[in-house]
Amino acid sequence: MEVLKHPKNPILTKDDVPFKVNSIFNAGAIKFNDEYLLLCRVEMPTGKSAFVKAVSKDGVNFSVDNDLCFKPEDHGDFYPYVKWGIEDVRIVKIDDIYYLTYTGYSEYMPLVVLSETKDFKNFTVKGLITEPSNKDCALFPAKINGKYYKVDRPEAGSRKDIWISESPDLIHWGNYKALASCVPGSWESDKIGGSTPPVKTSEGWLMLYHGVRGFGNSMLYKIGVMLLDANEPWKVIGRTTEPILQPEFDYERIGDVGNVVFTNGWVAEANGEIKIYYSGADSNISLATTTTDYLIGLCK
Ligand code: M1P
Repeated sequence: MEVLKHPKNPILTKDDVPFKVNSIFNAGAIKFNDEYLLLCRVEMPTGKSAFVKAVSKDGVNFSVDNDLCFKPEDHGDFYPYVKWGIEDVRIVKIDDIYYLTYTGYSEYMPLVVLSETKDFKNFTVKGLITEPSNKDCALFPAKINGKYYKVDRPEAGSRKDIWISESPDLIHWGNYKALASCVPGSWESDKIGGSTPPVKTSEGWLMLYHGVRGFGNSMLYKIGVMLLDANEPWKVIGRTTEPILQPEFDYERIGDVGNVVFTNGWVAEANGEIKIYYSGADSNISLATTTTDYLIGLCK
């Protein structure tokens, strides 16, 4: 099965949010209590972003909560680092805890915050796990040889590469390695960033990422896939040469930031199907479906 965009796309727009927002997009995704749960970024009328929960029995028809569940003001001593908004959360479950990694935005520029929850009602902020400028961070959903791993996207001058690092406790990180870089002359020539948290497969860790190419004044965002070694995840086994998702339809081409498809959440089902929750033009939440086997095949 190739990657299929759902006929009901976009499955959520700002008209589905029961309170006033500028936009809803870039959702983290996970199964919780036998339901699909999206932790959606909403840009509030102030221009700052926060998270609202949406749930669904079938993964397609979602209802959005009446209120925000997590916002910059919930960050206590860390508020100065998130006071312009929290954005683009990635969710993983390790043991019985759901960990959230997301961008905190402030005058210090973007950095990565780690928080945890057990119920998606009460959230505990654990701390900052990068310095600025860094974003697009996802944890691996399990320890590998006794260590936690994360990918993120630091900025160094004009370089925007995906890096990987390890930690004994999710707070202290080190052993940094460059994992993947832009490919000159291609759809991913100007920047790349990790998209969805890696998923364990029989062939290694499967992960979506975004690749960006500048055209005139605009940046064209597409989505690719890579496969990382199961035991040494800093080794890329394979990576697509062509994007698996790209902007085609009006809901992907027209919006707050046109010509963008961006994802930070997917759900891998036990039967090998994958639901990719992605956003078009930074202005909605849409769905694409595929299988782990198809994506693995593209990487080999
Ligand atoms: O507008 C597209 C995306 O741009 C940024 O992503 P990145 O820095 O990885 O290129 C983010 O602001 C993201 O929220 C946005 O969807």
